[in-house]
Amino acid sequence: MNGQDMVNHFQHLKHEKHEIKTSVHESRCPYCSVQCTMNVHIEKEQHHQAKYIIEGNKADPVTEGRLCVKGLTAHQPAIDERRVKKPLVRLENGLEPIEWGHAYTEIAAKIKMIQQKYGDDAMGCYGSGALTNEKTYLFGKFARLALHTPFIDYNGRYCMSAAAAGSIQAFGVDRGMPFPLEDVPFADVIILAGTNLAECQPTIMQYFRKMKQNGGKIIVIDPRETATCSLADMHLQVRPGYDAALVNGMLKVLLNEGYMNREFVEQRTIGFEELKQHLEHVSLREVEQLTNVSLEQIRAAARLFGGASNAMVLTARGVEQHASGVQNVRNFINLVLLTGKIGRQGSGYGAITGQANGQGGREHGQKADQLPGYRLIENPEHRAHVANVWGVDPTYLPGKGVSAYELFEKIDRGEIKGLIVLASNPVVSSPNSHLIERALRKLELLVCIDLYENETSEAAHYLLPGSSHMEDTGTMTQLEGRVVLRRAMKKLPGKAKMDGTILCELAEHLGAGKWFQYTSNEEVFNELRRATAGGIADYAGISYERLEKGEALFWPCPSEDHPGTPRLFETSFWHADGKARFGVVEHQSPKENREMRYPYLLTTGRVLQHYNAGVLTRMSSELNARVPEPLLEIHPDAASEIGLLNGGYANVQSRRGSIVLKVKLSKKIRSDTVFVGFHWGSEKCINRLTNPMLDPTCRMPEFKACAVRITPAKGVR
Ligand SMILES: Nc1nc2c(c(=O)[nH]1)N[C@H]1C(S)=C(S)[C@@H](COP(=O)(O)OP(=O)(O)OC[C@H]3O[C@@H](n4cnc5c(=O)[nH]c(N)nc54)[C@H](O)[C@@H]3O)O[C@H]1N2
Ligand SMILES: Nc1nc2c(c(=O)[nH]1)N[C@H]1C(S)=C(S)[C@@H](COP(=O)(O)OP(=O)(O)OC[C@H]3O[C@@H](n4cnc5c(=O)[nH]c(N)nc54)[C@H](O)[C@@H]3O)O[C@H]1N2
Ligand code: SF4
Ligand SMILES: [Mo]
Repeated sequence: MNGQDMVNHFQHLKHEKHEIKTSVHESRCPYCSVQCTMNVHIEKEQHHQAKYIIEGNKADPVTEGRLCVKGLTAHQPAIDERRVKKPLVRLENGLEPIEWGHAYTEIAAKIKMIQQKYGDDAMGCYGSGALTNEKTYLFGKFARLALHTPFIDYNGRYCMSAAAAGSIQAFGVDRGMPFPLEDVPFADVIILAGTNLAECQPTIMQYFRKMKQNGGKIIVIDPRETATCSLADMHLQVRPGYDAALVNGMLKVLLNEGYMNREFVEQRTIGFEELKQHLEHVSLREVEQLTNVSLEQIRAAARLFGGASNAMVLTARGVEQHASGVQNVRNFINLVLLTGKIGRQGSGYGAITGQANGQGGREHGQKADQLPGYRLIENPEHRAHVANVWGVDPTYLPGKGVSAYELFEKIDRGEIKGLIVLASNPVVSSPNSHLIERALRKLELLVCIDLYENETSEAAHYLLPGSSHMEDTGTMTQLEGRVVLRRAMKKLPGKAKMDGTILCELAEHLGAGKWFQYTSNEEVFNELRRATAGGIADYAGISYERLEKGEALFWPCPSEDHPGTPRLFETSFWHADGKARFGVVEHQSPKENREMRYPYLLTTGRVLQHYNAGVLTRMSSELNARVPEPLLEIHPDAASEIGLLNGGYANVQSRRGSIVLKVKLSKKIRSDTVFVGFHWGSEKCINRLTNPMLDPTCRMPEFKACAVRITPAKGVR
């Protein structure tokens, strides 16, 4: 697994008396789903620390050299001195260094003891959309073969699961954006619903600007006037949790005013009659009241969308992270199906993936119900295919496990006794995080494989130092469904190991080594290709060699002479009959409505400068200096009612917990809603408040709406 071979070229510069060696390496940003390519310049002067300078890589066909503020500092989490560089074991005084050999022996012994005492199912695994496809694949295989447990899930459950389930129901396949970004400038109208591109995928803003230069119009649906609203011709400032109601209103207008594409609906869809009957009962007045968006705006938005020759709908977590997330997604898909705006350049529905490998992370087997290639673990044919590639009898493969939050509930109930967490910080990122903290402390074995100590490793018995984006070669599948290769460019620090190596060596100690014999990540990938061949996410034709040549390969790509598939649905959807499904979506309110005791709705999300559970970006002094703590964004009207001042502190309380936050007055948010970023832990962890009600289908929690009470925090500075 040693792939530190990505040195593009070396220059030696004579600089007065000192020699400065400069090397330039290509890498990719570890953060979001755009996966911007970057050139990392390393300047090394004798006896001085190496200096890293990052610049965009103009050869990147998606970003053309653009990077956001996080990308420009992306080396910091890889080189920071605070990285864990030795395996650590928890002893009386906290985490202490231990030799790798001893760590493996002890962990393996503990796992065997747990499994002998409580059964194989007493072990669990928790993964991440930050992992390469290779690591995702290995982790899924590790859980099923080395631990022989059904219990594996990952942080993508909190991220893409509603969009994934909605797309599978409607189209028979889930590829976040089923078309390339290149298509964006060809749209006449785009609805951006619950997506804050300007802060979350800043380097793709260019496509939308181009679309506007071409005369296109953008409708933003968001309870806040975000930076993305700088693109908006129309902003529907919906009440959090009422997107489905809003879309019902738009669908009714589209149908009543003749914007339906009858030919498309008849030839390419199923379920229109049910939708039509359902819309007859929708009252536009009621929609107006529920959403707090005016009827004029709803009509105007529907007409703009319906009248366009080409139009797109893009959603992200704002509409998806609800206990009704799947239904919300289905309704947004109804918009493109009813009007036939899908399957051609400039039209379609897409969900914007979030994590670096948000797409690949959900395709290759770390989801509870899934095997590589988007195969299903409960489907006999799918099991047989993967078992064959792995060289096991299909009956040896466990069945399906449970979703992320339910995994922690199982731990809390004492049903799972040992857990391996790879590249995630669930104590900060899970809803109702008190439960997670409590549950993890009940474990007989918690192993974290990470770059840093984090809030989750506070309960770890072992913390094993893994590999960062700069040290590990592997592929990622970015937001368009394009597979990209990222080469290692620096050595691992101290005694850290490749994440994949750790899994393989641990498997060896568990007596499962025969299934984990690889000499490189490329070899893992080649096995992944075989495991996905003939599946939905078919990578069989994608090779390191083709990626290295710069080929733009979007899955499915079933053979080495196949060009890949940038745009799906041109002639057919992926259900057996080739047709897409309408969904009948009854609007639902947030599971917790505002009431006397909890009169405000809290919604949560991101700020530009920080990333997810914050571990990496909190390491960057630049980013931390810009935004050192979470802020309670609140409208001045609400603040004056409560008695809050800008820069003062407020106590924010839900039925599950309370925290104290600094107040930021903003006229850009609805006065019944407050917004807080989720990038901080402990006393600043907003997930201590959020609602763990889960979507009945995809098990997504309700991160984006819970009822809170807000009071001035006395005596806090
Ligand atoms: N800077 C930065 N960029 C990131 C990340 C990061 O942490 N920081 N994380 C990456 C990841 S993992 C992900 S998943 C993506 C997420 O990307 P986004 O989904 O774009 O980000 P969020 O801030 O979670 O939510 C988007 C918007 O939803 C709005 N919203 C809240 N409630 C509702 C609602 O009920 N209805 C509607 N219509 N809108 C609502 C919020 O006001 C917010 O502006 O970003 C990726 N990029
Ligand atoms: N309230 C609220 N909660 C949310 C959300 C929200 O919008 N609101 N969004 C949800 C979403 S969309 C997401 S994706 C999750 C994310 O939630 P998490 O999974 O907790 O987030 P990350 O911050 O990405 O976790 C990264 C951890 O992995 C480590 N790491 C990163 N890369 C690697 C690697 O290559 N190898 C190893 N070994 N370790 C690595 C980092 O050091 C860090 O400790 O949060 C969810 N939680
Ligand atoms: S955070 Fe996303 S947009 Fe910013 S540089 Fe990294 S990959 Fe690109
Ligand atoms: Mo995410």
